[in-house]
Amino acid sequence: MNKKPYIIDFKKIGSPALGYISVAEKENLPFIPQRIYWTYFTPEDVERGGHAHIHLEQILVSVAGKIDLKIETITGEIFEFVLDAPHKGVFIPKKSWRTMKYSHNAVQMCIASIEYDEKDYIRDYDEFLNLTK
Ligand code: T46
Repeated sequence: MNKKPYIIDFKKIGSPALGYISVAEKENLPFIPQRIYWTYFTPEDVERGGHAHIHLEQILVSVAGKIDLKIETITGEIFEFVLDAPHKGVFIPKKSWRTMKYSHNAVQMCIASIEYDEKDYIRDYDEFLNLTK
């Protein structure tokens, strides 16, 4: 069955007086992470992404700033998310085309299900569309 993108609401522990901590752990993750990376200082006129992954599943979190995320799944459904809270993440299923735009102060953390492998990328949109047929 094809999974769909969805919002993950991480625990937000704390108070306005003390500040907060959010936690990603086994009970709120759909996979055991194998890699975590983050992107930052992306100019506001740059669109990143523009690819799909064959096996990789991810959770994106905007730990600072704002991310506009668009996901096209293998079934052709389009999902749009505005990530602007550090306690919220979005699950991206495998074989989904994604694009992201950022506020300049955005820091995007990605929790990844597998190790880095350039061969896992589909960077050609027509090739992605062929998968959906
Ligand atoms: C994604 C979205 C949401 C590495 O060498 N190691 C790594 O672990 C990663 C993630 C990337 N790279 C190299 C590969 C490219 O030469 O860094 C360069 C940029 O990577 P990518 O094209 O994946 O960058 P984005 O910002 O378009 O996409 C990123 C994630 O990398 C990607 O998996 O789905 O955020």
